[in-house]
Amino acid sequence: MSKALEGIRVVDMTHVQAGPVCTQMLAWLGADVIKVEPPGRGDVTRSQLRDIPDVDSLYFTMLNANKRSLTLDIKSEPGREILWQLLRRSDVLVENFGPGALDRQGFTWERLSEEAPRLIYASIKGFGPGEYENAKAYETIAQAMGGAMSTTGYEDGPPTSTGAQIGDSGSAVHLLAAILAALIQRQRTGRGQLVQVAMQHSVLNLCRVKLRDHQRLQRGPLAEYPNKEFGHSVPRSGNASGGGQPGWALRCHPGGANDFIYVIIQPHIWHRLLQKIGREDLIGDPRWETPEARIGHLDEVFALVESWTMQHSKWEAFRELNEIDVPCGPVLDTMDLVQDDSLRQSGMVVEVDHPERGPYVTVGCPLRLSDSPVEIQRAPLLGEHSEEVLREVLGLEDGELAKLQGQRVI
Ligand code: CAO
Repeated sequence: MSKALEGIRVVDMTHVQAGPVCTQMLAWLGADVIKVEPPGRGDVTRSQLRDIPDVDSLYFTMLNANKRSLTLDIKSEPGREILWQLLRRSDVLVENFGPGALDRQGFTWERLSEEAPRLIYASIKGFGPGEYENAKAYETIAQAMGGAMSTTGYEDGPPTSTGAQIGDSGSAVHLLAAILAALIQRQRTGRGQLVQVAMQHSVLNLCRVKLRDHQRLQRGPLAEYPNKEFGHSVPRSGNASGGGQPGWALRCHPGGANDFIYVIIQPHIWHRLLQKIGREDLIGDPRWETPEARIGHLDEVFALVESWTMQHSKWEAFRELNEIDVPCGPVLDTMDLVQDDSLRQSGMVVEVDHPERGPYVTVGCPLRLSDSPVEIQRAPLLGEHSEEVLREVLGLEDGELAKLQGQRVI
């Protein structure tokens, strides 16, 4: 079956997490993603956080599926010449080096748009134009500067980073959307364009509701927050839902570190919930009856429900609350996730084979297209496709390839 992005060639000059996650999704959607890596060492993550000596790390293999790897030294003249030729024959260039890294090798947007006018040049940086534009960034820096860290955690604890990689993988998803839009626009205009995403901006976009609350706060306390006192900025609010319906993580039996279920209380399920937890006596009680009455003592409301959840495992509670249509979710730890049957069945947790590490588990593709099925393939070894790509795309022959190898350009 054909794939959505069949025929689209992507030169993938990404490293670490933010860029590779974007190009991995392009590859899943059917683009030919050629990962260009420095000869000898490749993407730095190949050797970071290794669990098996001298074997590509899970950090690398889980972010670079379905790609081809071409080693190319872009700090050499022949290497730069090959990259120019490749870019003239490609649709998209994606990179997330530190500010100015590709410019220093001559690959500026101005030159690229002249040499390859149909090329979409997609770039992730830590920051947008302005005071910080030349600063490097990692995940947690973006979380710190995009509003996530100051609003995550408990009010009596320090700012806290979240486990979800909203700075890196969050930027990747934003960039994917922008690249796809630029490809569609190119169909009309015939021109490529410069596409940029800043990690700080992506995190801020994902923290949009916190700026909503910031403005509400200027008009008075935030009633749905568990906090009793407010300053001028939105406080950390523990596990509060952050939405229009209150929620909290409630303890479950037997009381282990992740024996919790997150429960949201919608107004129209309140009576059913009271019946389920054996507190029909509160039906009609004005102190408990309406959302407005409950909002002043949400701690007591959730303690009431928790006295029931503590008698059940998180999975029992999930089943029983779902029976009465209560939105809820058990807190799943990583063991729960890798063993979850439904995630395996839906292809979100998959096992792939690797010539050096053997089978490994990876996270599948969350995008499901009925006409563009995704088959997760292992990440490439360093330079595994160098010859194949240079022959196929640039038409190089044995002698030229041998020369480039001899010069350590590939
Ligand atoms: N051949 C030869 N050299 C290559 C190459 C190739 N194929 N590919 C890359 N390089 C070189 C670049 O030319 C650059 O060299 P110079 O600095 O000498 O010009 C270098 O490798 C990469 O530089 P860098 O600044 O990107 O690398 P770093 O490790 O110092 O910084 C990071 C890493 C992530 C902080 C920085 O890349 C960055 O801020 N990126 C943008 C934001 C981002 O994506 N961050 C997310 C990272 S995931 O947490």
